[in-house]
Amino acid sequence: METPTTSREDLAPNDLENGSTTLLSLAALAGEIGADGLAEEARTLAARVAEGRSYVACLGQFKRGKSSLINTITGFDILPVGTAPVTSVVTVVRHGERSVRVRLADSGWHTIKPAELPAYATEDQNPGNSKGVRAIEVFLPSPILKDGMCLVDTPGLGSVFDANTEATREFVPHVDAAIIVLGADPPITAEEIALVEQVAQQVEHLIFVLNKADRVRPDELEAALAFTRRVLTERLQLEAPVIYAVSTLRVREGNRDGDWDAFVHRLERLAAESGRALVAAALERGVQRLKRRLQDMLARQEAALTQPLAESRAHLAALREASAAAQNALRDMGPLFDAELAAQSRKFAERRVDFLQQALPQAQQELFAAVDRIQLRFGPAVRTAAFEEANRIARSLLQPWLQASAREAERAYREIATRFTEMAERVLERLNSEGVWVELGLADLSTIEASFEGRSRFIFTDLLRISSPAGIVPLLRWLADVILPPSFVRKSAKADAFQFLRELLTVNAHRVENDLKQRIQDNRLRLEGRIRVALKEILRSAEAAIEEAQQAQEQGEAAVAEALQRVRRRRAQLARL
Ligand SMILES: Nc1nc2c(ncn2[C@@H]2O[C@H](COP(=O)(O)OP(=O)(O)OP(=O)(O)O)[C@@H](O)[C@H]2O)c(=O)[nH]1
Ligand SMILES: [Mg+2]
Repeated sequence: METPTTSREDLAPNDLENGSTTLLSLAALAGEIGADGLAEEARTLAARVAEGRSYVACLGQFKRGKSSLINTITGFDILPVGTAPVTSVVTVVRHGERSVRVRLADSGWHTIKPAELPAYATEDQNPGNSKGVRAIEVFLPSPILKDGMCLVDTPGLGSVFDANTEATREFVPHVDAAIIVLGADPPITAEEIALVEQVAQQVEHLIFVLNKADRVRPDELEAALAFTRRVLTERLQLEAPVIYAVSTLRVREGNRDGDWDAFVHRLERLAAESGRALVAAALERGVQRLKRRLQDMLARQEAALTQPLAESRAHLAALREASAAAQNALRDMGPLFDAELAAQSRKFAERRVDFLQQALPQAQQELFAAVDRIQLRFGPAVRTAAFEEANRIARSLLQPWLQASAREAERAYREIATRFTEMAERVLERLNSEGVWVELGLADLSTIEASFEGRSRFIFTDLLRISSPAGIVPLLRWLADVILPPSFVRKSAKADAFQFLRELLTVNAHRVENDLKQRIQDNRLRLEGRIRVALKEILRSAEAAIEEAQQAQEQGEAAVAEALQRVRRRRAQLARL
């Protein structure tokens, strides 16, 4: 992630200005065809590009301390924080005189008092954003924001409030860089991994923070950091990810220990060195996204206008029905998919049982022989050495098997991914096959397979450690080891070390099934979500297209010809942008 960034000087100032103009043209076009949401999105992005504002979003599970982190970075206690899930609306924190404004669905921007922010931004006072707040901007005279970097507070994932997770997911396309706020307990959740995976596909800068470091002992913190690093490396193929361990609580008490200064320095560098590059990337992504959606809408409008009225009506009904059927099929796919997954899990469970049946007797034999060779006389030292042997033997038996398992799991994963992708594609094809002429326009889903594959792969070769009981021998045991005859101690050490070895083998052998299952579930949830969103959008724009075509057709042939000409002119115009 620490790749060199484009510096401000590398980008001609004109690039951003031209981009801004393109966005305004897209906004005008979207406005003309009644796509108000798209028009708004284009205008917002144009303003942000023109002013060189980049969005660095704080993302993570609920209660990680995202809002607290932004308050601490900026030095203003303005974003609501609390012990229950709090943030319910995406909030952009940008440079300016201290003030707050909110944009409501139907009445534009309103300036509000900072003290009124909780009434708009919190789950408590605006549950599931029932007030229909479209945007919140908080202006602060904080030096870190002065180069155009905006810190974006997002609702936490994974709470009982689904609407909050949804709001954050919808914001992802607008993220230019991300601060992933993690914790020690649990260090990272499946949902966070899925989110990081998604964000990593579009942004270069991911900054990982482990917050609330004050809440755990140093050894627990180290364990959480090591675990998180391993997960990020294995599942997301990030190389040596830097994780800043911080405590906003302690910083606020005046104690800037841990990695706080290093973290803030990294943010300052991001703001100073790559602010403009981030904006340029946002512009590029935004233009592509908006163009694609407008193209789809115009294609649907043209198709609707070239059909006879009765056919259009029939098609609209068919589309609604097919879409409902697709939703049902998606739901019905669940059990099929679960069965598939269960079958694979069974295969891997059998593999594990086979391995253990073979490995355990061999392990026992090797261990006992090794303990017999131990030259030490002092009882406790014999015990420690026996446990070390157990570790070594577990490693030597597990490494080759885990390596082979990684390959097998990868193959099984591909198999299930392909099956699932086929099922998903069939669901989508149904929309076409049932006489629905509407262009599917699933540009975003054309790479279903790629999206299912994600970036992760299996690497099991790292041994999952279990703390060895040799290190925490109870006093009585230790005394017994000192006092009892060496042959007796050796026998007891053998039995305990074998117990430990068995546990090491069993726990590690289980990882294969568990990881396979988890990775598949994550990707399935993500893909299903994308299909549902796409279906909703297609249906909405097709309905609008058909409604408009109906109106033109009711007015007569001349009106239809005129409308058709208009649509074609717009398609040509869009192609030139
Ligand atoms: N001990 C400790 N508590 C913290 C720290 N940072 C935040 N908290 C507390 O954790 C709770 C949650 O903090 P928020 O900032 O509201 O968390 P959030 O991630 O924004 O939560 P949502 O908006 O619900 O997603 C609050 O009670 C904070 O006071 C920290 O470093 N140490
Ligand atoms: Mg919050």
